Amino acid sequence: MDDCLFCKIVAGEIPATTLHVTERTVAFADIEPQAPLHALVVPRTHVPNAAALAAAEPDTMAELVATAAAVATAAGHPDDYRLTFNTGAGAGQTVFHAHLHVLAGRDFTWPPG
Ligand code: IU
Repeated sequence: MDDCLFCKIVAGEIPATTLHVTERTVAFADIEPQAPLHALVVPRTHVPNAAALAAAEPDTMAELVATAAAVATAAGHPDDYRLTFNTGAGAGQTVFHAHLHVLAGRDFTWPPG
């Protein structure tokens, strides 16, 4: 998609700190980290949110979660990390290309804010 920030990161047109790449996913550091580890894992395909990804490419959804686990493990957090999909502006989604937040390295509270 022409106007999508994460499509441009996937294409290498906008720089990002890449942490892990797979056939169908790219993981990179969030520019405004909310934890010592804060990565985003995105599908290479443009879809607006997690539900759309699950419907269109269920295998990619599984790969997204596996990539997130690999990123957390590589950062030294194999067992304790938080995965989050914000879906919809009302839930805090600001970039409408599906992305899985991977956060680790601090204590987390529940419910989230
Ligand atoms: P959200 O779930 O849509 O709110 O997450 C979008 C994330 O994208 C958010 O954590 C931003 O800090 C992050 N981000 C980024 O990593 N690089 C950018 O250039 C922009 C946003 I704009």
